[in-house]
Amino acid sequence: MEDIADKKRVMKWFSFILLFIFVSLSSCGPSGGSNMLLGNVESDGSEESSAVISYGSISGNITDAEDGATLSDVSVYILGFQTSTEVSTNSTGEFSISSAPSGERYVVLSKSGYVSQTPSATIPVNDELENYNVSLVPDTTWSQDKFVITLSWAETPADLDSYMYVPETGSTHKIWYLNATTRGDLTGDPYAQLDVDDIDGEGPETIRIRYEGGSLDYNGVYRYYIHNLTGTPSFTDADAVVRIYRNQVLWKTYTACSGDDSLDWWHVFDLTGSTGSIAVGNDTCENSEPSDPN
Ligand SMILES: [Ca+2]
Repeated sequence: MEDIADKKRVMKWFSFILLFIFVSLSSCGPSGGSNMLLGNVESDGSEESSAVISYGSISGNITDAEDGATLSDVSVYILGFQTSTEVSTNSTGEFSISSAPSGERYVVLSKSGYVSQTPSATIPVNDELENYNVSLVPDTTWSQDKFVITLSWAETPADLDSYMYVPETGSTHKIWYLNATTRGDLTGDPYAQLDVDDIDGEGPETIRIRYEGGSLDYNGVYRYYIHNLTGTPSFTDADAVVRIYRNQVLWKTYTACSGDDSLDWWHVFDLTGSTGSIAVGNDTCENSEPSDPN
């Protein structure tokens, strides 16, 4: 009798554990943040069953964040679906995955000599996510660069321009494309620099901020904003994306401004120099140039 009672107890616990596992797995929905990653891969590491997902496609262009050069042979695939989706960029940096699982996904981008990235993408059902343009940062530039900000967009408009006010009291406290001085300097004040002024669509335009070796106390605000020089198409229709990398990791992503995005200025974020945190993120579209916060 004792044995039977023990067995019943064991069976009862076993049932309870099975029920717990079932409930835990059921709560891993598609919008479950980090759980989403688990949701794409079965518990044994195999890829998700194709019977339960829909497909769309994704295409874009991969460039060097420093000089804007197109990057060939970049490995691109959807996280959790490497076998069925992996492609390489062609000689002009373009890639296309024609059968990609739809929904909120992560795109793995890697190439020797560059920091690998896994930005997110919303892939539509039976439709194409176009202009998924991303810039990779060479891994040799990271020893001192604390923040790297890239701006990418579609083929049109030809020209978006990135700007940044920096907490520096000298003559160069607005980083912009005008000339070598206004583009800033990484080896001296203001320890921030715009690499390239892209004027033929897609970008990237990259601004880097360096802390180490600086004589500044950085107790001010880095205000980053974008000008839509020709005014059309809007920031949204231009598929404008700003990505911030912090200490080699993709940290923040902003897509177009809130409010009336037909306005020509987009105040993207304020970064507090003393703490390295974002005080204002993905702010509004403006009809005039944002002011200097310092
Ligand atoms: Ca530009």
